[in-house]
Amino acid sequence: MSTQKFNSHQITQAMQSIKGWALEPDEAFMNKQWQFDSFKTAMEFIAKVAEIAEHQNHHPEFLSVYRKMRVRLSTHDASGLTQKDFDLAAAIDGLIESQFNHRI
Ligand code: H2B
Repeated sequence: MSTQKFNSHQITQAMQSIKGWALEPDEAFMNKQWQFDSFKTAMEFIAKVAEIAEHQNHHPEFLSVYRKMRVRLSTHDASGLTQKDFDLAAAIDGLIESQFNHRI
């Protein structure tokens, strides 16, 4: 099942398929931060990620500070990282690449 919690080895492997995501010390969350052109753009980013999240039935945490946005991913039902987090991370990276100007 895709909601099975990854062990350290699986996390290390899966982290290689995505770029710029930081594994938090407890290995239960990963996060990434972007800086957008404006606050409005950052809010548009949230709205688009929300659509993806609803579609995947997997919901990130957002930390918004003016133009900066940090997203944290974890699977609460599994108390750790699962394939769902890596799928969502890849989808968010795809959204960023195709629709947003930003710098990390
Ligand atoms: N999102 C995240 N990030 N973790 C979960 O465990 C989770 C979720 N569970 N979205 C889903 C919804 C669950 O509550 C429903 C019932 O499928």
